[in-house]
Amino acid sequence: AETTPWWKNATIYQIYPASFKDSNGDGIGDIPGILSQLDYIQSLGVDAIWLCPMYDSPQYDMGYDISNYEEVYAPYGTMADVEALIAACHERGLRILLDLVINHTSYEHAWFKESRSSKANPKRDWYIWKPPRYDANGQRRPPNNWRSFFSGSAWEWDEVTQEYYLHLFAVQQPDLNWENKATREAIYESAMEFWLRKGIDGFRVDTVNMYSKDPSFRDAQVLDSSIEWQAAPHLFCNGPRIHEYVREMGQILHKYNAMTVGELPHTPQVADVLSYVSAREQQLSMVFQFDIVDLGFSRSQKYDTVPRNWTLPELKQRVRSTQHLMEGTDGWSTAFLENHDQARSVSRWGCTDTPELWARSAKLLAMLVASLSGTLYVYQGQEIGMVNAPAEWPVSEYKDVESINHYKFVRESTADDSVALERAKKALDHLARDHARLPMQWDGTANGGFSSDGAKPWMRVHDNYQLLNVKRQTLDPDSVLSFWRKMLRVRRAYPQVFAQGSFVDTDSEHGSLFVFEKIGDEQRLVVALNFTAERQAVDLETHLGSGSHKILIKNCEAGSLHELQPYEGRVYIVA
Ligand code: TEU
Ligand code: CA
Repeated sequence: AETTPWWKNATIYQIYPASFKDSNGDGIGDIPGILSQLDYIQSLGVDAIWLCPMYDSPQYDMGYDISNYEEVYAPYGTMADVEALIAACHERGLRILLDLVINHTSYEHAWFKESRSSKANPKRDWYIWKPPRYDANGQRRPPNNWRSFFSGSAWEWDEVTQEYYLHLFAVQQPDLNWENKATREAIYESAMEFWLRKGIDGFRVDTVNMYSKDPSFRDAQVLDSSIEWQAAPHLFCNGPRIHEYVREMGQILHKYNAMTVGELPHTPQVADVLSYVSAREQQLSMVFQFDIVDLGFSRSQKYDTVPRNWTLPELKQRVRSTQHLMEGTDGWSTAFLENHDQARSVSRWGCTDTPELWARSAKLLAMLVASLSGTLYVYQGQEIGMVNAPAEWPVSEYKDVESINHYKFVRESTADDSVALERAKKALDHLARDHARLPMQWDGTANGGFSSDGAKPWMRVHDNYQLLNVKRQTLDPDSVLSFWRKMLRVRRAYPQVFAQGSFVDTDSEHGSLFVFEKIGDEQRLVVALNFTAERQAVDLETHLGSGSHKILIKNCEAGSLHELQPYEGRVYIVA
């Protein structure tokens, strides 16, 4: 008989090492800090942890710029600490995934140092080097108009060898040249097998669809003529050789029985997603689709946006398309609302106007995401309803390269125009990656218990830590944390409907209520969620039908089948 792999019904807890728990008072979270909280992590009822990069790195992009795949970033701990963490997880029956960042390395990686040293170096071709173009005035220009994810041109000029190198992300993150077989083999050995041999259970694969670029390196279409550099994802995502590469990786992973969750931005078509996760392809176990978290971003520019620039019908449509990927196919996917690149979900999709609505809407979002099919991911702090950094904080509190570069770009391109800068700050307050990177709030003591008293955390601790923290919520049976624990227990008890059921939306155009069903072989769920701060009329009687039903979880005392309270949510099971 076919056995379900462990990861299908699993919930995976994502840890951002710098911001989880600082064990030695230097203000930076670390591996011993994670080890000290394994009881807590396990108490949530999760099956595995995913650790964001903890490799050696100059930290221009928080460790997504790796200078040595086979060393641990010293402030996080030692190799022995990581080995101890792997062993401690396994002793408890928890699995552990590491982050695999192989589209690019740090510019301080030994490979890049060699590559940039001369055109004749044997590793020259390990990165993507191109000669300049010249404009009508004889001015040197980059090889094309591609924009980097972190603002500006995606090309950097190198004085020594008089060529440009490609960097889709920061200047300090040169893209590897996957066309070169020796490069691929070195990546597989150093970044993958080195860690697989240590017994990890799999990888979260960073930017997995960007290894193969359009070989023409042609200019991207001009979407916004006011900006010099254009978004070009269609020219470097899902390129012509991508499946050859991912299949090659899959063969190695297969030897170790390792699972993978690949990051799949800029891939809205279900057929394209399926080409990575269809079981018979043996490429990736599952992917992170961006349909939901990218809702409201403009095509040319993430921060060209205003708060609450989404509607419930749009959100439902994104949920539906990701859920349908798994129906009637042999593909698998994920359910998530947060990660280290996203603003806090309760600030984005819920309501933080009052403490009551904050708690209720955080629970509502828990019911939404934990009722969806696919492997469930919970990001540290989500389980206590952590919120975005206060808008009153000055822009200098933003530390992320994406935020800093965007603000700088606006400042320089508008000559310090205060209206433009205010708009840029608002966009950051709403969507910056920094919000997810504030220190974890453990208790009401100094630094929220993240770091010892007197230490200076690398990012400022949220002002609300005395009210919003793990310790306080552990003692309160009605807290967001207690709710998440119950939610995960319920999900685990009925995998056929929660993790594997088919998703049926019921009134996709309704602008206030999200009522959907999950159909399993013997049972079905009815999930009713009110996404507004007003009471809403509903007809649950019709949805529940004549079979026997009971409430599995709810965030409000009321029980009318005809009305939902502000941000009320309920999950029924119907036999
Ligand atoms: O992110 C890759 C990615 O696709 C980006 O578009 C990301 O969604 C964007 O930064 C959001 O604004 C991954 C990592 O998760 C991210 O932290 C890294 O900065 C990036 O790769 C480069 O390694
Ligand atoms: Ca530390």
